[in-house]
Amino acid sequence: MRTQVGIVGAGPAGLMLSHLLHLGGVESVIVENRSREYVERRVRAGVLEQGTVDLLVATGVGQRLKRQGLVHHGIELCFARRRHRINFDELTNGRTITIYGQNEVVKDLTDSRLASGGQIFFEASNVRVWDFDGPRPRITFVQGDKEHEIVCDFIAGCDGFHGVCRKSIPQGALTIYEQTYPFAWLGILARTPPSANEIIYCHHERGFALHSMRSPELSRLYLQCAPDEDLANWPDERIWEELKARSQTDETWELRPGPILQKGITEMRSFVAEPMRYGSLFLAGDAAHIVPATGAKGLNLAMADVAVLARAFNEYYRTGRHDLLDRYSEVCLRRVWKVQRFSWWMTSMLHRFDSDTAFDRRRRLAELEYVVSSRAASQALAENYVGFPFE
Ligand code: RFL
Ligand code: PHB
Repeated sequence: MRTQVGIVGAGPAGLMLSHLLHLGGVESVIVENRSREYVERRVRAGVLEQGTVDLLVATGVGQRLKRQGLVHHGIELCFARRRHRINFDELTNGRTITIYGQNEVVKDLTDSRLASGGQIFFEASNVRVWDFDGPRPRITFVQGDKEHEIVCDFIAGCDGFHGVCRKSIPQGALTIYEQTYPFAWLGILARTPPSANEIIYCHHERGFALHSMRSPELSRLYLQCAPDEDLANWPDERIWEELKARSQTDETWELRPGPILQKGITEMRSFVAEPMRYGSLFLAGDAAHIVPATGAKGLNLAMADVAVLARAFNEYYRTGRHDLLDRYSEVCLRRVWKVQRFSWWMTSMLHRFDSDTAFDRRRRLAELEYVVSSRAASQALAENYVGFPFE
């Protein structure tokens, strides 16, 4: 089989890239190692920046998002038994964020690709990428008991942090920047109405907690936990008790416990591989970089990457010019590093570190106090949170 761009991974990055290429008249084929049901049910991110929403709407895959997405005009920070609102309307000239599950974005994009004749191979095993140091790279895989080969002009590695593409690049060709954190998040999805109208980030001496949602009936909540935490130690009652303890304030406010539908542990990591290209293999999304989830940026960064990559491919096929492809990594990395800094900063400010001295703890509270009391500091948080315009 032959195509113009072979895409590994049917997550948000791979699907959106394929969609944008299709709109530009460029052919692509996607190879995904999981089943369609699995990918569409995987609960992950939930916060879409304005730029991500605008891109989905402008390219015709935003109808359900417009109907079901929850538009938020601010977030809250909770510490020292008080909640403080960061007002995006006032601080960012009316920019907003939208709560809409990543799996819903994936469903909408998958439906759209398949409806316009796009080809996605699900449940592909033994996926390998070959010859990407030359002009005719190949992807091979097995589906069922059949071996497949896709010959392409380019490969897009959109296969996430644990995928094969980045790992196939020769050692030494990439520079890796990495930081791990001494904690993880225990995340739950619960059938209960959100306890507040907006997302609440809680800093507490027992550890960080986050209140988010997916719909008026579904809450998404997280607790800071040990990186090697055993879920068996967290029966439902303990989770609700801990959430309550970490979000307690002096005002009356009720946490509404309900049936827990899903539980999982998410590691916290900062990671960048540079450059985001090797020969005719381009890395996008989590395959190239990871941010800790405290800034709600991973999905948005993946979307920003593929917006740049699709424009570069479309330009190449329309005019034969490859200067946009040559600048892909440099253009993306400018945004990537801004977002790395913001995600690291939010993570450092809001979590409890076991290594903290008494000085560190007071300094962290002073920083939170500064962020909520200075317009300049709130605005710095707000403009990063709603996201910078897509290039
Ligand atoms: P994905 O979504 O990991 O998709 C990669 C796809 O590639 C497939 N794959 C392979 N396919 C073929 N062959 C192989 N060898 C393969 N190996 C893997 C995988 O099955 C998968 O389908 O990467 P992509 O597209 O770059 O998207 C990135 C986002 O998924 C990620 O950054 C976000 O989920 C991060 N994130 C958040 N981002 C936000 O912008 N806002 C948020 O609110 C937010 N919250 C979160 C998050 C991530 C979380 N977890 C679980 C990591 C909250 C959590 C808890
Ligand atoms: C979520 O709703 O899953 C969510 C919200 C904010 C974050 C991370 C995750 O920072």
